[in-house]
This record gives sequence, structure tokens and C-alpha cells, in this order.
Amino acid sequence: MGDQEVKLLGVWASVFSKRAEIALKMKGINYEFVVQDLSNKSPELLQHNPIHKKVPVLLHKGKPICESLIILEYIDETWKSGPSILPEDPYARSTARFWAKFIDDKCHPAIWKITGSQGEEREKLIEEATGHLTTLENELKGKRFFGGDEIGLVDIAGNFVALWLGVLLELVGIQLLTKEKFPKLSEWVDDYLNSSIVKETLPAREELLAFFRSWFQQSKGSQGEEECEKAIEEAAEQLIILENELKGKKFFSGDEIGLVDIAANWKPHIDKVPYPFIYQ
Ligand SMILES: N[C@@H](CCC(=O)N[C@@H](CS)C(=O)NCC(=O)O)C(=O)O
Repeated sequence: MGDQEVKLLGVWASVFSKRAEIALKMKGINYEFVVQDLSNKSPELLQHNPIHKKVPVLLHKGKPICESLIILEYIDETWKSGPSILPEDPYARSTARFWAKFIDDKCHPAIWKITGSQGEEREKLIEEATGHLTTLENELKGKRFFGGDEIGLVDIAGNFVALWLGVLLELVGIQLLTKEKFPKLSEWVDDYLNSSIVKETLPAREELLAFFRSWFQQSKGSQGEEECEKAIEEAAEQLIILENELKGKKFFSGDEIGLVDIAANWKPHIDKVPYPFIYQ
């Protein structure tokens, strides 16, 4: 399989792009890294990830794969060279997916919310984030990495906890992940960041600090009403995407209920006029 057929659309400071890069390097796959400007999205990014319009996008023989955790699984299933990213055993695989999702669903938002909060709200959010880190600390007990002796899916998904978390919180004057409070997780951070592929792939802490310092300064003032309007606009856009995806089909996968239908197990509180297919 020609390595030259692998392209990664990404950004150097993106915790998600770095997941894909680490996995490709673990498998020894040569790839072309195509730097994206997220303030002026390229036709290539919009063409290959029209739904989320986000990095990373992995292009393998011209076919796009989006969403970093899905990319990690694709890389693991496609290239058998190098160490496995997911374990073989189905139960161990589902456990790894569970913790990777926990990091995305719980840890990322909790830390980001702290950076934008003040006073009592901030105290509450710190408590919440401390709870999530304690959960990870307990999950690591008796193990060097989340999957055991070697780096796997959860460790790579944990890029944010290992590096970005400390950088973001330093910028708002908070120290959360300390050796005293989280000895096992701190040891994991050291082991993970010092493993050779991770070390050569993740950005230098100082560069990330400088990047997010200026990013925080720029984004100040662009919050509030404007953000709320943007969220409503985004939600409408997402419903239109689902509406279009359903055209000509009874269910998302065709005539029978499948994964996407079960995943979309909600009843939208929307007006049926602009979304006739969803309402059917
Ligand atoms: N869930 C996605 C998140 C990707 C993501 O948020 N990427 C950011 C960069 S770190 C992005 O492309 N943002 C552009 C935007 O939101 O418009 C994944 O795991 O790949």
C-alpha cells in the first residue's frame, strides 16, 4: 500500500490533529501534513468534511475519514504494521472506546468551561473537573498506560489531559493536575509525554502557551448574545444536513433501521415545515 496516498489536514496546535499524527507515526505510515487555516477554511477541508468543517481529516487514497477517534480506529484497522492502538478483545475494545469518549465528553468541556468562568461558577467547575481527573486517576491504578504496558487509544485520546489542560489552566492561573493530588495521572503524563513518538509529535509547551495566550486575548469580547445566535444557526444547519441525508430513504440506512437511526433516538422540537423528511 503506497504510503504517499495518505494526507492529513490539520493544525499544529490541535489536540485532535495530533491524535491522528501520533497514530500514523506509531504505524510507521508516511503522510503529507496539509496545514489548515481555520479562520479561512480551505476548499479541500470544506469538500472533505462538509458536515463539521473541522480538522483533522485523514485522506486515504482520496477518501476522507473525519473525527479524530474514528480516524484512530481507521488507522488501526487499516495498517497492521506497528503496535495495535485498540486491544483485540471486544470487551477491552469497548472499554477503551468508553474512556476515550469520557475524555472528549467530560474532560475537554470541563476544562474549557473553567477558562471562561469566574468566582463561584469557577469553583464549581473546578470541583467537577477534579472529579473527572479522579476518575482517570482510579482507572490508571496498577497500570502504566490506560491500556496496560503500551500506549493505546485512551492514551492518545488523552493528549488534552497530558498537555493542553496544564497550558490552558496556567493561562487562567489555576493548577489542577498536581503530583500531590493525582500521583498516578502525573506519572502517566510524564511517561506519555516522554515516549519517543509522542515527544517528537506534540508541540512544545511554550509554543502552545504563546498560541493560546494570544487566542484568549482575541476571543475576549466575542461572547454572549453573538455566541447564542451562532449556536442556533449551527443547530439549524445540522438539522438541514440530516434532512438532506434522509432524502429518498425511509431510514438513514435505507429501508430498515440501522446504527444512525438508533443513534438519532430523539424527537426534535422543531417545526415540521422546514424538515419534512425528519418528521416522517
Ligand atoms: N470531535 C472532533 C473535534 C475536532 C475539532 O474540534 N477541531 C477543531 C480544531 S482543534 C476545528 O477544526 N475547529 C474549527 C471550527 O470549529 O470551525 C474530532 O475529534 O476530530
